[in-house]
Amino acid sequence: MSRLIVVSNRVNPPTGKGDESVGGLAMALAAALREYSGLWFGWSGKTTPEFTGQLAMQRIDGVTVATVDLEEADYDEYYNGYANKTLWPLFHYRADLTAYDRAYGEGYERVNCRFAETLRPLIEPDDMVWIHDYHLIPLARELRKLGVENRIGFFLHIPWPAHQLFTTLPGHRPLVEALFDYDLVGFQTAEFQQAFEEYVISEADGEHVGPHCLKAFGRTLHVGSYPIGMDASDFGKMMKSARAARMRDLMTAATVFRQLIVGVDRLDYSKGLEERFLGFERLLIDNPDLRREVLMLQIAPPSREGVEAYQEIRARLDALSGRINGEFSDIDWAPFRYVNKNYRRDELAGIYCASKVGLVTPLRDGMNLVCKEYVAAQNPEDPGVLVLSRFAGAARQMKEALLVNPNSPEEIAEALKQALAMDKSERIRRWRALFENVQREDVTAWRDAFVADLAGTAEKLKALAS
Ligand code: GDG
Repeated sequence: MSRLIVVSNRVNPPTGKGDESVGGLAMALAAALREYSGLWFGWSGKTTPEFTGQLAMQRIDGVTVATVDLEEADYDEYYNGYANKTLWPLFHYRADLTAYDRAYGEGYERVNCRFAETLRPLIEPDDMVWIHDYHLIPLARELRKLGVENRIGFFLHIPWPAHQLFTTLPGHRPLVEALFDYDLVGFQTAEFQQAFEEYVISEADGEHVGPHCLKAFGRTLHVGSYPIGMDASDFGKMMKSARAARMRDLMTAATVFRQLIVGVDRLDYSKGLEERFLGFERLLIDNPDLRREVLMLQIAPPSREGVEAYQEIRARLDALSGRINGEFSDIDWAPFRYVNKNYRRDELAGIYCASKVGLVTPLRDGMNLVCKEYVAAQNPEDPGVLVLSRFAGAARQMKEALLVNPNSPEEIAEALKQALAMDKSERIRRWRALFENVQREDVTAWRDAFVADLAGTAEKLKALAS
């Protein structure tokens, strides 16, 4: 079996003790690597005044981890700049928040070069290299320049935007051309894959030369969709932990005679938090009888605090949550708890379990793992209801959730009302179908499908040529 090298912007593997506070990507990658004698390469999260290219090697929970520090200017121009002020907002349909700055583009290219040069000596002839996410699109091109001929795959964790929107990006064509240095490019959903294919065909004179196989820029590329899943077996173990039980009991006791609605998201404008708060407010305005019956808990640990748009959304959410509580609280009761703090994963599992509704309403999301974790945490005999945005990639799989347009506070309020009133038999019927999907299409299935396709790309090319 070939060794697997995983590359992502940040390398922060969970310690295996349940106390991690890492994002969806890191959880998924750690689970994917554990079974391979794999190597994980990326940024340490630290900066130095000058780039040194010094590698730090460690072994963490069965995974070899190789990290490199970045220079302070890299952090501003590549990470906060091109990745999080240009590509992230644009790919999440926020052209209004997208910054175009030459220094950002240069920083992005520079860091991808530096990553390639630092990684190159670690690559052995039979290794497969799997590169992750929008920070590192040009990395295969830089590795090829250094003579790397190994199979290299790329997976995009966020949406691929519609053709018209994508072409608003200055330098859109070289970015797509760089993707043709991979052997396989994977997307979360068929919809994102189609949007990419449409661009290649109409903007780059590309053509299909076989199933899931595109030719453009004089090269051939395999594409596919691979919906990411959660680590269902690990989560199942966590559900049985004392901490999960303690948190479930605590929340159950805190909501006697009341129904708990819960949301858990990184504090990001793509997650639809403002509209969600307005949806909850609308529920309280339209249904005075429910006011003493419900409690909404929103956990939103801050992220990307160096980017202005994140500071602005945080200030708006502070004001909105204050307004809702000011308007509807009584001396012995408040409807809304808004918490900017990280909780352990096992504690989150307990909170999900104690709640009647999981409210997951991103305006755009590549997949969304929170909705899957919510389902996995439910009591099969008395499960809660999932209210899910139709614009999360997960909506393709989670059809038994109550699907809503996250831009509409009215629709969110209606769905909440329906969820709170839903009888047990319907809740069980919906939950069973959702749980079956979460277990079947888990992170292992995702990894295996992608790695098998990457391993098979050479054979597919041979078959096409004959
Ligand atoms: C990107 C894509 C795609 C959240 N708060 C806490 C906490 N979390 C954990 C959740 C979940 C993860 O973070 C968030 O994952 P998502 O998938 O919802 O969102 P992104 O971070 O934006 O992830 C996304 C994903 O990559 C994977 O491909 O699904 O579309 O945007 O696991 O539980 N974890 C802890 N404390 C918190 O307070 N411990």
